[in-house]
Amino acid sequence: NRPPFLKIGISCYPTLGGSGVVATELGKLLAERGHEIHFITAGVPFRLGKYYHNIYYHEVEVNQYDVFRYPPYDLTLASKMAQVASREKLDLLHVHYAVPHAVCAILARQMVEHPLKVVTTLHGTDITVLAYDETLKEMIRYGIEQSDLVTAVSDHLIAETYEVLNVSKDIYKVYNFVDHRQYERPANTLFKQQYAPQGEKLLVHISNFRPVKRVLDVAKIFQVVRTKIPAKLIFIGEGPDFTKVYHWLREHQLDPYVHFLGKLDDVAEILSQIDLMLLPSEKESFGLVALEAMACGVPVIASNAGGIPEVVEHGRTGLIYPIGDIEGMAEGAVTLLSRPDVYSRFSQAAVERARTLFAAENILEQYLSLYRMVLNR
Ligand code: GMT
Repeated sequence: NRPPFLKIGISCYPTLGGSGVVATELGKLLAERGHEIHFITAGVPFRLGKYYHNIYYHEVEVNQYDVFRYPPYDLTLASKMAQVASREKLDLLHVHYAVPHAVCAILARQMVEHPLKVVTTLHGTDITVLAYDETLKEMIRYGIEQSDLVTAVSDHLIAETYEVLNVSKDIYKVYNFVDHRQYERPANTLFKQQYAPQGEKLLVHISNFRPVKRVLDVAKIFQVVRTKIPAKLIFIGEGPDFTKVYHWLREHQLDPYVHFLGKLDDVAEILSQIDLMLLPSEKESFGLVALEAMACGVPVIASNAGGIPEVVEHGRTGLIYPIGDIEGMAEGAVTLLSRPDVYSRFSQAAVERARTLFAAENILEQYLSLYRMVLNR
């Protein structure tokens, strides 16, 4: 006879990034339904926003003792998880990423005296990058096998997890989601007026500029598009390949048509004034930014990496090409941008797909039924 409302601890990376967005938005939705949520993170999750009476934030403060050569974030996190779980009698910890968060939660579970379940969501790089590292592989496998329940954000990620780690655990697919209340197209056109005063088409790329995002491909696609259509390119985010792409654009005299907006925590208002998203990634377990774009009626030109084809429906909500096919992606972009009838069909289908298959209410129900399943075991 469990009370109807659950007490849930959530750990994620609180900085900009899809996994932090998903973890935070899920916490907010659960709180709206009356559940008690405890974020246990190294900083306030950036999407938390306003005050909620049933959301608590517990900061993981890593002390710099001389005796430690490296600050022990993982141990401090595990210890904080155990403290919060015991004090608040948490039912479960929902952690995002197998390393370190699942491993910390497993340690915390051993430290507390009441039954505490560990639900782990795999987001991508813990499998697609770290699991190939022999020094981490066993630890990631342990984090997965010892979790009480594991989810992953796409079928592709599940398949890759089984292939790389050979785990025996059932892994449940739960797609990422968008809360349509945040992505409704506002009437505002200020952004468009400022960046496309002559009615140019606006293309956007949003990422952390890591090499897997292939930002140089974005610039090269844009170069071809501009030879056919007046267009501007907006970059949102920052990261290691920023300088490379910046210099390439200058060398090719494209810099007057490109704007770097840096890191932004809320992109819905901008996305709703954008014409096309470019996502030519080499690895992408889901591609939350593509879903955010679709929710704003923005079709996506993307690569066929990882889980992207599960999000972007080729020929209906966007166009998908092999990784590195710059010519193909540019041609697809030009077709969509120069054919208003086709564009409007794609745009409507994008909104519809985002609001059905990836609707927040549906995904929330999926997580809640998995929580109940694991708690009733
Ligand atoms: O894309 C990144 O490098 C950031 C990373 C994160 O931690 O947010 O993104 C991963 O998780 C997102 C949320 O599930 C997915 O939408 C991204 O596709 C995934 N990134 C990669 O697989 C490279």
